[in-house]
Amino acid sequence: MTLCFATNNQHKLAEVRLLLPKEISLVSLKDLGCNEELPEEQNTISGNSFQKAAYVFENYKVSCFADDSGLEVDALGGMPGVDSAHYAGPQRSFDDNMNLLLANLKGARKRSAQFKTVITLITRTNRAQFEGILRGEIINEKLGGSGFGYDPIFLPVGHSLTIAQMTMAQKNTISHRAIAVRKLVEFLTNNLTAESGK
Ligand code: ITT
Repeated sequence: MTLCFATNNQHKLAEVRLLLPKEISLVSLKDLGCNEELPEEQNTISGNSFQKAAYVFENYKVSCFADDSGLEVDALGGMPGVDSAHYAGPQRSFDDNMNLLLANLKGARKRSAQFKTVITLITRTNRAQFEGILRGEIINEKLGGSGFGYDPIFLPVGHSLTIAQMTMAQKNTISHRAIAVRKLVEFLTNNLTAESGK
């Protein structure tokens, strides 16, 4: 089946491409001729995930899925959470966001956090959400040059490398996004016959 991944984030697109079986052919927003920003006006990650998928389904009439993700820091009551992309301001700078988070956690001993992804799938016959969570902690400095967003300051539980020190393939064995994508793939595999040709 053909599915559009409703994202303007090229890092997410690259990660997810590696996780999908060949039976699912992925179409990007660019392939659809969609160059606009997707609406994200809700105050929850799952709400924004649904809003992005619904926008593409309604305006482009294609089966699609969207990913909304965020970093939830326990000592900050779950912040930046749904505001992760623009935590330090509308410039949406990964570096500014990490600097602000490190400043807000300065001296904090409790540094536990989690990445959360909610994927929303919308087709003519199905609407479903899939969640993935990765627990870890925020370290005091930025380490590593791969990945994106908050990856350089996030040390997953049970690992000695930040996500930005891992290859994309390594990130895909543990990440919040990969967990949600695997649930999506399992759902699609179980429903593939019903969905094919739509
Ligand atoms: P789309 O809405 O077009 O998919 P986006 O970059 O705006 O792209 P989100 O709203 O889901 O996507 O992202 C929120 C922010 O959370 C993102 O800008 C990063 O700073 C952070 N983030 C999301 N996934 C991440 C990951 O796997 N690793 C590190 N940071 C991540």
